[in-house]
Amino acid sequence: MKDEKNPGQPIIPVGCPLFADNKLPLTTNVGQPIADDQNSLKAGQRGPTLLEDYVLREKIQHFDHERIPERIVHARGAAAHGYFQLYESLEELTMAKVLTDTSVQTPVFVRFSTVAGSRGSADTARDVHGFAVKMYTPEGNWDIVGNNIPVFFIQDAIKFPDLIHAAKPEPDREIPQAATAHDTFYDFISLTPESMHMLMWIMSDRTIPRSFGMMEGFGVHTFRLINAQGKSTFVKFHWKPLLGVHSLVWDEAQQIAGHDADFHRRDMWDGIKAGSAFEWELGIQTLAEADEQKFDFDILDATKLWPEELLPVRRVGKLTLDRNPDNYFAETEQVAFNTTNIVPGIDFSNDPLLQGRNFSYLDTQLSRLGSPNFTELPINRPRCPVSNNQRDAHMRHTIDKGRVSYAPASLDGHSPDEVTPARGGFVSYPASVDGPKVRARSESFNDHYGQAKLFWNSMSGPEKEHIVKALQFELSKVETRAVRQRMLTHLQQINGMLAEQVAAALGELPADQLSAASPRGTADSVEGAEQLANALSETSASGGVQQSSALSMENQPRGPKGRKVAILVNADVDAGQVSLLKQALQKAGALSDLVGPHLGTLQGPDGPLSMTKTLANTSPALYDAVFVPGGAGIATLKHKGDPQVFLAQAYKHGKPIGVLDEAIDLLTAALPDGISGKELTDLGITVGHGDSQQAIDQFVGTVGTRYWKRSALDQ
Ligand code: HDE
Repeated sequence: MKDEKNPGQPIIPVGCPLFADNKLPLTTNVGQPIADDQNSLKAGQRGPTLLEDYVLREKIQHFDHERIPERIVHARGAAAHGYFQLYESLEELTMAKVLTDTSVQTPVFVRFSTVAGSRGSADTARDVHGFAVKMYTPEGNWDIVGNNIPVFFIQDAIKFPDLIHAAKPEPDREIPQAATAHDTFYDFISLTPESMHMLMWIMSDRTIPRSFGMMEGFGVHTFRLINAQGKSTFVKFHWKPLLGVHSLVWDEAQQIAGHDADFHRRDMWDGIKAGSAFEWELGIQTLAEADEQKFDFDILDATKLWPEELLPVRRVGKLTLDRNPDNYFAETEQVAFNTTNIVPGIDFSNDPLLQGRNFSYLDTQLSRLGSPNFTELPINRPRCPVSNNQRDAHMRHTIDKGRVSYAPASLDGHSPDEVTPARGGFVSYPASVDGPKVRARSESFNDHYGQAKLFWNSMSGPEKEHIVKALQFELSKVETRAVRQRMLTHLQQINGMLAEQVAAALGELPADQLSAASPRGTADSVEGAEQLANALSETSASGGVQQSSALSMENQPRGPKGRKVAILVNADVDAGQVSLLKQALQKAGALSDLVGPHLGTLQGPDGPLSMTKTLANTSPALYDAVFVPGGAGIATLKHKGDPQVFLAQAYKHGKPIGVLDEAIDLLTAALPDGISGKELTDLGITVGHGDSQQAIDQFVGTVGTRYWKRSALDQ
């Protein structure tokens, strides 16, 4: 018997001796109360265990079958519950209730993931991140199964198994885990020029996000919106994070993988638990049917984005994630997304990648979850009624009643019955289809470098440096020289300076590899040579857009909200300053940890302050900023070694640092030589002497920013 108000919780029968003290009894799976869960049934205290012990057998047997196959891709993930609310009705574009009724809060479940790694791999592996949204609408579930990158590696679904086989660990040695930096991946990529645009994105810091809440989401494909008059408009879906799009740096991401493999899921879990919802706005780019062929890129090609300068993103609603799952397996692991979960008012385009996905998702759930009844699992069940004549199969939950399991059927008064379109029945958009049967791609899919250039041209100086370093890192791990060289010839097509810098790290002589037309320039920085390169190269397949500000993370809103600060302390710290800082951070929506030489409690002016982390069990890589308050004996931390490393690492990764009074010594010891006092503010370093409140406010204002000006950083 279940409590209706708390589904999942059994009602405790009043007066039943089994339920004394309002506590649940331990039982077998069929409800038999268990008296001893510590010892198996034996023939004598030291004798053999009896086959009769059904309690032991049931428990071990259930355990033996606990695992299900992990997802073939996107195996590692974390999810949260929440809701979606529309700002304004889109009825001119679509009849979908979820996009026309502003009064409804549609329940949602969102799962974020990496692609290549196994379920137990590290969160901060460089990878595309999945952003899969399930909306439980009154007209059935609508899933936007997207990524945090707006384009994809391949144009046609038939190449997907090859792409994934190349990216996954190499099959003979099962190496490397959760990494694309190996021969098979670049062998495939170097032979697949259509992936060059996506390559630019995955080598950018977008693939090492700071937080799930600081990632954009993209539906990637072109879909259709259909209004009540049957008019179709092409659409791309976007999720724009209210915290802005922000990333880690590679050195930091690698360190985090060791210090806290659960970094992203912990960040979301802790954030939501602390009451800070994760929020995005739903954006749409729309294109009239008549304009389908208007651009020099094909809107059916998933390796191309629609520049926002041509087709602006209209923000139409808000997604809020504010509740952690109760059970990882039941919800996050068993949730089953499917691109064919759409509702009346939304439909597909002919994108050949989307068409293939429309087969794959149901198919994969059948093998992963083991039965077509996976839609009855609580996390997958629509919140609107389900009624049809499908029956039986493994693990059927529904107890279907009556004699009728077919249609038409007069015996049950024709219920359930078909729904006319006028009453909301789904009909596919009657797009005209005509053509010979061919295995071919449209010529309009042929440009593979134009939008790769657009992406490169749109990056800021530091972003370009990071792409160069990422390619240097990845390709230097490729053992086959011919593959490395093939990659350089592709990079040359995108940008000469990029190719040259990557070639240098691979020990390839630029003259060997780069064509005479290479726009070298004389500048020694990526940015300087860039202007020359840009002047020489026209960007195609981008509707004439040469640079798009929407593509650079530099232009994103930033601030302390959702960030985490390490406050280094010891028993001699000025606890008053610690309290002031904690309050200021809390007010700004940031979390903080007191990191001490050991665990324990400090006596603060408003009560005890807990040191929840130690210098040994945490790392500066896990924080967005570091602060050291003053205090008579705080400088003695200097002699412990670790605090200096803490500050030096934070400095190296461009993170804000703040120190007060007696802690200034500690900072001086940690910073590289030759930094003058005047430079400090520009470098994101706050030094307070006397007026601690003012310094604290200044420091909090810097949290959420990275200071790339710190020269000679090795990120
Ligand atoms: Fe997926 N993808 N995919 N994919 N995908 C899966 O479905 C597939 C693609 C994406 O959190 C699988 O349930 C094919 C693009 C996400 O549970 C599988 C093709 C995009 C998730 C599958 C693609 C995605 C998946 C594996 C090329 C961004 C995780 C487990 C034709 C728009 C969903 C599963 C979750 C998962 C197939 C390409 C996003 C095998 C065949 C493009 C976010 O069905």
